[in-house]
Amino acid sequence: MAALWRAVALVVILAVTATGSLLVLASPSRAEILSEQSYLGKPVVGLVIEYQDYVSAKDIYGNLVGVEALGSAVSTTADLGLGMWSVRFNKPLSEESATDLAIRLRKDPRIKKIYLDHLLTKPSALPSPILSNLKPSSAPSGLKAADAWSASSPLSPKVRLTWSAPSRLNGGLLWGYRVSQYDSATKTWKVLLTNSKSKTTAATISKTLTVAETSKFKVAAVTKTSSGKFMAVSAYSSIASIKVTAAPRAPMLQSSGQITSANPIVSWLSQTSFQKGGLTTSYLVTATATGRPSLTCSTSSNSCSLSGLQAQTKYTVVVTATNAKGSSSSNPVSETVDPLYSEQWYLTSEYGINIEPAWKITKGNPSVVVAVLDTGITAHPDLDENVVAGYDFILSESNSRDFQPGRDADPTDPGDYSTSGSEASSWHGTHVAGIVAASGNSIGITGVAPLVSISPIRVLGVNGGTESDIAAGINWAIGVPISGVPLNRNVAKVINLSIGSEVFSTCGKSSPTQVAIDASKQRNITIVTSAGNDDKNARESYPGNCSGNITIGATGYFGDRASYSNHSAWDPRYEAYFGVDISAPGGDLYEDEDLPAGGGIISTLNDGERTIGDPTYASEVGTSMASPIAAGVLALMYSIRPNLTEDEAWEILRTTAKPFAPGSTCDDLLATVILTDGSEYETGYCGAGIIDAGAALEALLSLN
Ligand SMILES: [Ca+2]
Ligand SMILES: [Ca+2]
Ligand SMILES: [Ca+2]
Repeated sequence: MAALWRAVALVVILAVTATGSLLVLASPSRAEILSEQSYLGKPVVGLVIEYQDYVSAKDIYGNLVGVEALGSAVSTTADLGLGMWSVRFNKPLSEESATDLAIRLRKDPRIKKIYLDHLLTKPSALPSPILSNLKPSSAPSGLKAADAWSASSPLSPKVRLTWSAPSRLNGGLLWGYRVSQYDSATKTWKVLLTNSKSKTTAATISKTLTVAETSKFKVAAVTKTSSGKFMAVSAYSSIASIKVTAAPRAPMLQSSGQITSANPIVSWLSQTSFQKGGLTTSYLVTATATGRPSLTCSTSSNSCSLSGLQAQTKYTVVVTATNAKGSSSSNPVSETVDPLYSEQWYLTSEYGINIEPAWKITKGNPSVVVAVLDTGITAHPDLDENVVAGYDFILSESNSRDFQPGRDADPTDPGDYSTSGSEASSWHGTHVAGIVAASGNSIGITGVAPLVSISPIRVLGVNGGTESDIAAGINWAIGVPISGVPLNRNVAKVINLSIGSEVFSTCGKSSPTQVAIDASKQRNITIVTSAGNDDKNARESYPGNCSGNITIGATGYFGDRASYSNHSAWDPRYEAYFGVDISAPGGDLYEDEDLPAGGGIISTLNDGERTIGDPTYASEVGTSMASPIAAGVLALMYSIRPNLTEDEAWEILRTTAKPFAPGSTCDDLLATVILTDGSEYETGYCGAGIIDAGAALEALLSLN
């Protein structure tokens, strides 16, 4: 029951915060207008509207109900899921002007709540091409799609498109090509590449292909005037289609991977045609035991029987699926150590997370998806095979810088460098993703859960992120239907939010983020959040201060709070510290110590200063690095116990945490609180302790 404590304590705290800072304008018959006091003076980018339960949000013309009252102030509207709708203004407004608009809407009896939507940081405009009446060229012709699959990344289907240049340019200069793909889920064409900015009449497509399904493409030509001031897009070419195939996915054993002579039948989950790579697939079971010859059986079904097993012997079994394009095995193929493993102190050192006993139990299951809500992702040989489809939820084009209008299916991080200052691109999402699930593949590093899947969901752009984009991203990750966006086929078990904002300092109970987190918890999906890097009270940092998520503080190499990490604050009502739930290594920089990775957290990165360069590795520090370590451990837990409830997962994580360094601040300020049901709960300045993956997985195994 102690797990309740996290929720109860946070709810109490938020209620107190709410009376102090939540701005609520309400009267019995009118919609509530909600904002947070701490946003006063910050630009408002739009409104989030919730309708009365009996009202359909769209009218017969497809327009959002009641929004016409806002006149020309609105540029775009979008579904956030869970009955919430985003209405964006043409330009950010002051809190006062936005409230005036909200008051206009408030008179509409169909509307229940209106929430003012903010941007994390100040927006700045980016130049974008201007459309003119330049006459478009003729359409490209002769489009062909050919299989470009390569044995070097056997699970990834690839298609090479080729076509011929337009025959008439009609006064423009050829600038590049636009490539679109048919999306069978929404029955619409989606632009994959707005402008190739190249005269090359070919393109390679990989990310948006679904194995065992037919993909359709069409191409248009983009021309510009000689000054480059105006552009035009031609009609599309004829359609080319192709059914893509790849090597099979790893089969999932139904047993623990160990058998004896008493149970010689080995079975695994029947694979879908997607998992079979779209091709005829056969399976080979290999059973090995120390000092014995290995035994095998093969089948095209999903079980086979081994003969010749010795009594009193445990055999480790691996099932390998093979089709014409390659093989994948059920367990880690090898125990080889990745070359940078020795730099990953956070996995194995005294105050690391004790990963090796956990990996003896599981390195993760590919069906467990960790959604990383961040700046997007870049291609990386240590990540690519574990990345499944994500989405880009950044509505604002100036914030997105991806030249893919509005929300789109490509979460590639184009770089978040600032055009005004000297700030380089962070590639933050790529670093976070590698901590969770970099492959155990003999190159680079190994992620905490090297066999789970990452779904990159892009919510942070050039200028930061809006609360409504973050809420929409969470809702999509947990499988909530959102109009205009295909339903997520890779519903997350764990969501990582390595986000901390000084601008957002509260998370009210009706805020879009809190509504999304509540829905996640109901579905037993765990949300982990970074506590923030401001060396202050973690309850002042959004979204860590929402309720029902697990807030992760950062520790350094020596097992104490990292100098920058936000921390718990004293709560006199309970005589204990609350705010940070638990800690994980986030690294700290020690000038005089010769530590692995300089005492930081090494992970995947890109070396581009501004735009995408080459894949690389780098050491970084922050609660942004601690949070994905927690996400990885939770993903390992869900890999062997997919039906674990969210509360049970937290309870295991908390009760198996390892102690902080003796005599450290984190250790000194621990206190035991007795709950109303008599159970005890120990927590403190840095939460319950440092996450211990080995202890958590062993505790899980001992459950039924
Ligand atoms: Ca976009
Ligand atoms: Ca995009
Ligand atoms: Ca690796």
